[in-house]
Amino acid sequence: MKMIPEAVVTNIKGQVSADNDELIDGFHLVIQALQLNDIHTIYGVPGIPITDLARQAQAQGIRVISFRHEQHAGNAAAIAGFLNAKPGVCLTVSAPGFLNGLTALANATTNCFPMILISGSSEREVVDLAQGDYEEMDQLAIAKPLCKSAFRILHIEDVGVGIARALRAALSGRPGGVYLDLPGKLLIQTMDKEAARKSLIKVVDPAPKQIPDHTALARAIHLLQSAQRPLIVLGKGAAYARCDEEIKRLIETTGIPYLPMSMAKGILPDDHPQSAQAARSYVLPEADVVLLIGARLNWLLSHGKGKTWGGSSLKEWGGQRFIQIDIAATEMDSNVAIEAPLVGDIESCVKGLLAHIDTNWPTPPTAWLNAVQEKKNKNIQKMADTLANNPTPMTFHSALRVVRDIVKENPQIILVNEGANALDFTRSIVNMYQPRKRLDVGTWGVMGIGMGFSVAAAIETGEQVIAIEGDSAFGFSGMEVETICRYQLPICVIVLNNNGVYRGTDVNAGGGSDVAPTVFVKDARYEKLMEAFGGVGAYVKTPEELMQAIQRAVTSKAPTLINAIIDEAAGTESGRIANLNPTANLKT
Ligand code: ADP
Ligand code: TPW
Repeated sequence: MKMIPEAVVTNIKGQVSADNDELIDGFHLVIQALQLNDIHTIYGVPGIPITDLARQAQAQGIRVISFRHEQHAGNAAAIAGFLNAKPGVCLTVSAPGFLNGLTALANATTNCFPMILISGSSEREVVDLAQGDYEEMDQLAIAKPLCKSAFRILHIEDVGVGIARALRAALSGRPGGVYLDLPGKLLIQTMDKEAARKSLIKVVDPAPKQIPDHTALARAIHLLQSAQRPLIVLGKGAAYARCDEEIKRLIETTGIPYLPMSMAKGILPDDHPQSAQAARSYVLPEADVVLLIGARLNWLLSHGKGKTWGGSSLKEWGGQRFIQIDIAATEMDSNVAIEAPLVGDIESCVKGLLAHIDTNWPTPPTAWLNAVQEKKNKNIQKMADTLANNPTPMTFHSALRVVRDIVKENPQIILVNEGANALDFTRSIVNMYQPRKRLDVGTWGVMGIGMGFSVAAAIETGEQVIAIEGDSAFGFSGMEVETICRYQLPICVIVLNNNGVYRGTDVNAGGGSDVAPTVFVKDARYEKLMEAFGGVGAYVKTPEELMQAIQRAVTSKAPTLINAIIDEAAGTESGRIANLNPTANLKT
């Protein structure tokens, strides 16, 4: 290892290059290691000490998408990981940039999205003696508890191994976030080019299949066969696993009703006759055997117990028997007993089940199927009645009816969604018809994913993106509309504007002159933000105007922000999760 000579460092103003005949520097070697492993896009924010890494990456043919804030670059990398089943990469500066990226890294880990956060850092010697470097921080130690694995590369000879370890850690087993620490001094080290080439590793089979055990498969089949009221729950792990055909075959051959979690919508089209979405609150407590495929029994499924599952008290379990397919063995029994754990990758597990299931598999009892259908019909009719209304001002329902129709006509559209009411209503009103087209707040219900997810969805797929945003939710990443305009992305942001968090009608309980903590500026003109950067803005008050504005956006593919004015009294506190509010719990 050598330190790069001064003359080489400064050959172009601010641009490092030791890519001469004999030597290669850390900048170029990191880029080569990424390219060797098919990383062709980096999301990030430049600054010391990684500006030149971004510049050189671009010079070497990597697409570098520069954001206005690291959290959104990190969210973009995370969702790119979900969309491609390959780690998305986010690049940040040290300390504050690193910390800004950390929320996205932790969120990726929580959601099982593969991503790598690469941050530049100060030198170990200075950090360890706390000597007060520019943006000094012990980043590795801070990242460790928030992600799946964290690594630091100190020597240029280890770049190949470091990148390989980061990729494997992100992808193998349960996917997640990985932190990779690159001290500034590493990037300017040099080594012999040929030796460097040989030191790189092309990762072979980074997400190896995990074949389920025969006994486990037989146990699962036995339990499924015994069911009188079976139910299949599909989670985002099932969407991530990309075995859509096998999952469809399992569902259609067994005839079992299924319930998709929000990001699993579209693995089978939401209008599939076996979808039990519209009968959710009926099938969960009534099912006797539940097959979970890539879905955790966390809060989103009421931990598998309590009222949702038919238990008479919050502590009681409704009596369902569970089969769970998951790549993480430790997920089993996390909330309730899993009688038939099926540990392995979803594709292998579903194929394993299918090997036992042929066309002679008995369809579930008619009484069960009829009961589910009856509930569905009733709820679908109820929703249709609500959606048929045309109130003034517009409501979530009348606005989302328009989005529902647009997505039905254009099923390839990717829908990004955040907010509270804006989230819950979109999930239940807008059907999805293709897998991995709905991207949302995920396991944490985190606000701020909107623009980062939208940018990556457009960049990675080239498809039209529609982001349905609560006005509060949009504010978390709103400045990235400049990024959307800069890269001219086919993104149509729809802000469902009800003047506040949940709604705009709360009053200051103390009677003072400040507005309530949930209330924003009335009649804010969000569309002007998009116009400020050359995109298209629209201000709409009726479903007809909304329809026209979306159609214009979809036809032109121009960056568009539609400010859709919603009745400010329309939302409810916390949307559908009001029961999680401590005060709401006190009342019950
Ligand atoms: P949802 O929020 O949609 O219910 P979760 O994020 O709770 O979904 O669950 C996803 C689960 O899928 C995680 O437990 C994860 O370990 C699992 N998973 C992800 N990819 C795979 C895969 N390829 N094979 C098996 N399990 C997977
Ligand atoms: C990082 C808490 C949950 S939902 C929400 C907040 C602030 C916004 C709801 O208002 P919005 O939607 O977007 O206008 P709508 O349709 O109900 O009017 N900080 C983070 N994550 C979360 N979840 C919150 C705060 C929250």
